[in-house]
Amino acid sequence: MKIKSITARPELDSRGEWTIEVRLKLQNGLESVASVPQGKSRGSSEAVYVKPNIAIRNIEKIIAPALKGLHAGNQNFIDHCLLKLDGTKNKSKLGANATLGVSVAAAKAAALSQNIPLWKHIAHLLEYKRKRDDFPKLFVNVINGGLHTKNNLDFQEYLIIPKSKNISESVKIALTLYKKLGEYLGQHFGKDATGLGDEGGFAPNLDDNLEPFRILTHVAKLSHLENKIQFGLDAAASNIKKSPAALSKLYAELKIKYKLHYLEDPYKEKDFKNFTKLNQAIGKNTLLCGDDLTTTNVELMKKAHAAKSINSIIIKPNQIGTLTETLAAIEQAKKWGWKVAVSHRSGETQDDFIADLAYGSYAYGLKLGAPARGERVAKYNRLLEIDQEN
Ligand code: 2PG
Ligand code: MG
Repeated sequence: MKIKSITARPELDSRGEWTIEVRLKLQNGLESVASVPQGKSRGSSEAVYVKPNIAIRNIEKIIAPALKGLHAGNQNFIDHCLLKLDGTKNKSKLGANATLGVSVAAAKAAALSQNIPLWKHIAHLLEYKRKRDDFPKLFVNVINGGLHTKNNLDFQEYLIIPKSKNISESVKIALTLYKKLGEYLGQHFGKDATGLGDEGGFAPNLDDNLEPFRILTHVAKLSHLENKIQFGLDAAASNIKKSPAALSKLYAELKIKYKLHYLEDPYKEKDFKNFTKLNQAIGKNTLLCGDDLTTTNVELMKKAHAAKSINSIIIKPNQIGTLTETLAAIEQAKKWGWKVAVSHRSGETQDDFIADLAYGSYAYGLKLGAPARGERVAKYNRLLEIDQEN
């Protein structure tokens, strides 16, 4: 299982932006491939991405010679070598895209060598012994706004969360609602309303920021799914001009009228104070989640924990740049009793790694976009495949 070579090449993501694909070959003849996603509404504390050509050069000229001969199964050691080679606090020397691609490729190669599914290798890295008998909940982004479209909705992601731990049932619920929503938007708001945003959800222009939930409630009833789904919202409020007071008013309405189950980034990324206030007010039965607030970074998570700002967290491997640090963030969140949602990025590739990560780390949820468009569907399909492997 020793590393023989690591190479990388440019690849396009789902927005038509350049990203990288890493190929790692082992001395035993096996090889793995990992692609790196890219966010658009990024937190300012995320690890640094370097340009694809620089990431490729760093991988081939700096990382590959240093990692050659190492055991791919020793994830901890590999990731610590990456941290040492980089030597900065935020991966600004090598690039978090370069380090993550290599880190994930090593995990994939290790799973292949042991002839076990990737999720199982991840569970082993976390020393989980218990067999998982449920699936992460799906956080399905069916209406897109904010930076992910050019429509007039300020909020970035209107999510439905099927209330099922069975993956086929969850996918069917998501699909039924998504299709019915498309029909409904087309009939009542015209064809223009059925265009898609970056994550495959519809991107209509609507009267106000809460109208999507009025529509979703109605469509859920039409589909007889009103008792089978919960609602969630990623406000991505760092990109919204409204005041915290105006936002709070909207959240109060959402909570009462639509029993919001999940609320991500309700205020700007450094506004721990308003997060804390809201957590006190609604945190008992709503998941108040940090994304840009915490950026999969244990130091920021500690700050949020001390301030009691959140009770759940988004985990994005590319916000931090190695698998080991990602797993450490997951473990830390769980120790505090936070619910963990693993997440895709708005610029994705066909790589389905996050499905294995969510399942193998026993995450509460997986945020994966709408059940349409190849780069989103890849993750749904991988979950369905994991169900068969189990
Ligand atoms: C988010 C993400 C993913 P982006 O804000 O949660 O849905 O968006 O990848 O653009 O940061
Ligand atoms: Mg977010």
